[in-house]
Amino acid sequence: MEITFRWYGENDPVTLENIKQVPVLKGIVTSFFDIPIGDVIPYETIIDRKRKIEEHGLRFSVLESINVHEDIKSGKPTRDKWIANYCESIRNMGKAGIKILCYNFMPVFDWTRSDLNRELSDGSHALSYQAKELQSLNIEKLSKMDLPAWVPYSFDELKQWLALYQNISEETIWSNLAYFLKKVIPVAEEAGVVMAIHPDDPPVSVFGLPRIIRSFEALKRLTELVDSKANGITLCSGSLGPNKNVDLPKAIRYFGEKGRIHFGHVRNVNRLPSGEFDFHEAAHVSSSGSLDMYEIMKAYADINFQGPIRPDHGRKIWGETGLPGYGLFDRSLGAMYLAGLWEAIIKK
Ligand code: DNO
Repeated sequence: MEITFRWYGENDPVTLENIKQVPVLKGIVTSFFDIPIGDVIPYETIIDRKRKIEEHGLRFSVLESINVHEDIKSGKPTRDKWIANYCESIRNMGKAGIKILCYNFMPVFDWTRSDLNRELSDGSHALSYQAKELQSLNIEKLSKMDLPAWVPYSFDELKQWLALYQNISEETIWSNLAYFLKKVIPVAEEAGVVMAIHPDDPPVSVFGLPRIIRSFEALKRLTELVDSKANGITLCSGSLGPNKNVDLPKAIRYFGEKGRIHFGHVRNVNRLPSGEFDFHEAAHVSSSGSLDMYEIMKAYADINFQGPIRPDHGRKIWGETGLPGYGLFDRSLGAMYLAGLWEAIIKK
């Protein structure tokens, strides 16, 4: 297992110098969100980033992510052009030696929260999701929320996309995902790249949008759309965690034994009684939330997982400001905790 850390590039308030000082971190997970969605990510751009990371003694482990154009997800006739660009980006990353691509197929919004500043009992602040609270947010407010990785749609674009998806069923999204994968997986195979879909976060429809990757069964169906190792998963404990029907250690063993987990996001959530999928994010340790992090890491050890994992969102602690969920301090605590669990498990 390689413990990695997400870094948003030059504009990230967290620097590579900071990351390098967390002893267990060896790999970097990064992206190119300044390139407009749908455009090809040039080879030179990837190589430049790789060089910069390596200058700090770290490794460019995962590209998370290349956002999928809305025309592809919604199945517009123009999708082929965007898929061709996507394939070109995959070829470029393969050529640059970057082997893992994390992506998602969530319409319009990537991960979604209703509160970015929920105060916890210890005075720290965390992100949270409560269905009722989200309903009370109007689209204008939401368009300003701007979580890291969101496509920066304008208010008008958001309104248009939301309207368009009202007539698109979950089954249509499944067939659009199959269409996409049938084109990109052969290219990924040839480029030596594996694709790793990120589950929908939270694992429930938001604003009536058709979201499909939110359960064990959905992940199984995904892996069956194209029977290739290159068609894999980012197993995100925090995204699936609010769905209490997902047995995370079982899912890790099931998909791990099939060689389909290429990347792990390992974080804890605290399920809330206010609604079926409501939760607030928690510190990584088991005692802070609803998930048994030891069992999760044990499952990774049982499948002899050699790939990258990363601590995921952190709380805001010690007065830190910065990108929601992506500060330095709490994620570093998370990384150290996961490394400790791992060392203890594999030395047994
Ligand atoms: C949120 C992240 C997601 C993830 C994308 C992958 O913190 O886990 O934004 O990167 O869904 O495409």
